[in-house]
Amino acid sequence: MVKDLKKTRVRIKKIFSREVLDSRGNPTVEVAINGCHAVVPSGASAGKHEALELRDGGKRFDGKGVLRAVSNVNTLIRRRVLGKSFSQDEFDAALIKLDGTKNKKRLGANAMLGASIAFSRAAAAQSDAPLRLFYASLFGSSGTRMPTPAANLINGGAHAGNALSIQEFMVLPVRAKTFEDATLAICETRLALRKLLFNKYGGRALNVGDEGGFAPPCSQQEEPLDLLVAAAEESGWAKEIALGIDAAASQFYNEKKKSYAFGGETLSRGELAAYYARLAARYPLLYFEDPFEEEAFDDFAALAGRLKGKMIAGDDLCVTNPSRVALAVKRRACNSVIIKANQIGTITETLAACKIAREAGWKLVVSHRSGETEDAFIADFAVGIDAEFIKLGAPCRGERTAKYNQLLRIESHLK
Ligand code: 2PG
Ligand code: MG
Repeated sequence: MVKDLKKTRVRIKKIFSREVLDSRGNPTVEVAINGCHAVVPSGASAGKHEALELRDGGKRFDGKGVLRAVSNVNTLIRRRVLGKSFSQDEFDAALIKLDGTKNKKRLGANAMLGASIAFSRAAAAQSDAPLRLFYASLFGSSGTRMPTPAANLINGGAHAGNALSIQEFMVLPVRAKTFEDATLAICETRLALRKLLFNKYGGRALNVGDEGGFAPPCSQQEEPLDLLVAAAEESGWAKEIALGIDAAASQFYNEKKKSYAFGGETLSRGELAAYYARLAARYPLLYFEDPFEEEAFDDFAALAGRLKGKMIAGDDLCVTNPSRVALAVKRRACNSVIIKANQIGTITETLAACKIAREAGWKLVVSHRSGETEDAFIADFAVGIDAEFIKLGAPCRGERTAKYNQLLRIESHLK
């Protein structure tokens, strides 16, 4: 059924960018190509090796304006591409060449990614094909496999104002048969969690963090895991659900002291590894993301060796950069990788990173950012490349439910 969409060439008749808002109320870049739109997300716990997100600085929007990135699309990129025809890889190559820097600091990765995704949508629309099949064609995948959602139900770290060092406490309905069932498992577990939190702490525990998960005032670092286990049991989904964490450990790493400031204590890398091993023995944890800081390839590798059968995922470690992913593969640092297109800035490079990880037998975890928008690109992308997992936050707040809803739509089309 898939025509060879890969060869689709799009003539750029119109390209326009404007400044719009993300879920934190910060400005972000929107790009439209031939009437097809894309809006770029933004991270809070961004890795230092990510491509540069161009912000204006100064007083306006507290320095977070993106008018320079927008203007780069409307002038430099526009001049280069208007009236010409491209395939996706030619288009991205033109952007990369025009930028000419290592970390995309001239055009801005936000400007480039907006253009790159808008191009994909224009290409799919021109062939009258769903976006996921356009990506399937670029990647050589089926584009028909639903990913398992990793739902961040309790927020800590840089995404919440509580005392939790670990940034994300997730449920992964790995044994649910369909995405619809997985969504039901997540929603019912969340409702059970809501009751548990209310009974324990009252209404103040029902405030949500950046990714729509609750941000309760827990004082014990493991308390969220106990709460998730209890909620899964309460809702009747415990058998289908595994747990996961994103420590985002660069956020609590002290570079000078080479130690981790974790929950009021100072832990060495060895102590932190032992802590994860204790958690793995005590809870139904499957997934460990960024357990150590973003240069700690050896510590990642040692943990992957120690926690057999668990997923060890690199996010800030790999930053969706093909050469960082290749390095992580070489050093056997992980067995799973986080994929966030805005960490690298173009679709072509994102696919290259996915390819390296897939060839190494790693699991692909396509991910949202903590600052999101109603753009559900990651849903189409994840199905397009047959990703095993997708990180999409809690099913709460429109920018998160946009992804659940698009995946529900895709699954019903597939049926
Ligand atoms: C992460 C992400 C998304 P942020 O660390 O994995 O959950 O957070 O977008 O703030 O980097
Ligand atoms: Mg992460």
